[in-house]
Amino acid sequence: MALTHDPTCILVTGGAGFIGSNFLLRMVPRYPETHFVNLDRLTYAGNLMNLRSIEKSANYTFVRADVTDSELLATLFARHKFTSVVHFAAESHVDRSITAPLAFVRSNTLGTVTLLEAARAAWSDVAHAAHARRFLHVSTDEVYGSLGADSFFTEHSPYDPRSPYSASKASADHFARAYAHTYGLPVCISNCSNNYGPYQFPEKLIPLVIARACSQEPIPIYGQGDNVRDWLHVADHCDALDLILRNGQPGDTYLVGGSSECTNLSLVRIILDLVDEGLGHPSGHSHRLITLVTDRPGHDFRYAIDASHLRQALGWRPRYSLTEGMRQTVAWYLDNMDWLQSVTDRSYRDYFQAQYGQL
Ligand code: NAD
Ligand code: TDX
Repeated sequence: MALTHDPTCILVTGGAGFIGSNFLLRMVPRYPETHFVNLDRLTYAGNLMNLRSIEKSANYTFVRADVTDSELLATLFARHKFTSVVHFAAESHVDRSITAPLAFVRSNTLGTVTLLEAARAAWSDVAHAAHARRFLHVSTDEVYGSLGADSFFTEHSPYDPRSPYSASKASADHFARAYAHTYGLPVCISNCSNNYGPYQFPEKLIPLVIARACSQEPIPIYGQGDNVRDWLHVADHCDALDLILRNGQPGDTYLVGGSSECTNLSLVRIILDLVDEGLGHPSGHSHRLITLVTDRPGHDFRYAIDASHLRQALGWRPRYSLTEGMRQTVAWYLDNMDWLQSVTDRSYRDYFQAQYGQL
């Protein structure tokens, strides 16, 4: 496969979050000749503890900053001469977007446009040499809306965002496409399904279930628990992003999915069984914690991805099955209870209290 881009210095935004930190933990040791600059505002979701094993690496630098800070971005582009941007930084939780949408417009939409502008200004001299630069915008399958029981999202699915979160990401995608079309900025877009794995903040379903099963507290399941998600292990996602960055075609969009569809209720039962096994509880012990609660407003029913474009164009396929990935993930959280406890204490309890009061 022809290499279309060979990064020497990559600006990674949001690298202290869940997917960003997994990406850096894999890529910083994998590419010792490439420098990685992690720009992160360190919101409640950003956590430098995740990056301890690479923080002293010679090819890694951390900058605490907001992606909407255009002056700082210009300084960083001038100083580091970035060849590549991998843009993760975003507000990422749908429920928070329903409570407070403006933060999502600011970070996700304005933040993306500010970053595209910084790249356009810094890379204007090399616009003719598309292989020399790459801007990878990391987005979500939620921009395509909600599916019924059948069919899959493809790169040609119409945009149909239905939550403030997905509307802010869809808007960012449109700007990324517009910069590719209008200015010839070498942008690739990836839209992936629900990620899971180590270092995910326990407001999201999977770490939330593990945390609350460990403390034997009630687990809120929205509606009847029959909504369906396609679960993608974060390591598979990061490897897909690495391929897209190096081998993707500028202007192209790639959908990334785990081919692991599951209803929320079935998934939660699988997780509870694994936690019970790991903690030596009797089989089925934690199922009584499942508590059906009022549905999320506008709750998308089903997401599912046809990843054949990525498979055919770049040879990617997920390596984790849901069974193997979930077993590994639950084991990671049980082995890293200190991490889970510290982020839960940091801000999650207040948030959970505000959402549900006492369950
Ligand atoms: P996350 O919430 O765990 O991390 C987001 C990171 O961005 C945090 O470190 C936070 O401090 C930082 N950040 C937020 N606003 C910022 C700002 N204005 N300036 C600088 N930094 C800022 O999110 P995640 O789950 O790792 O998601 C990463 C990206 O992947 C997001 O763009 C998200 O939309 C996308 N995505 C996530 C999933 C998923 O399942 N988690 C699925 C599809 C797409
Ligand atoms: O307490 C809960 N109970 C519950 O039933 C939570 C937090 C979630 N759910 C349901 C809602 C969803 O159907 O579980 C499913 C997964 O919920 P989240 O983990 O909040 O993920 P989702 O809303 O599907 O969005 C995620 O995937 C796409 C990420 O948060 C987004 O950033 C990403 O773009």
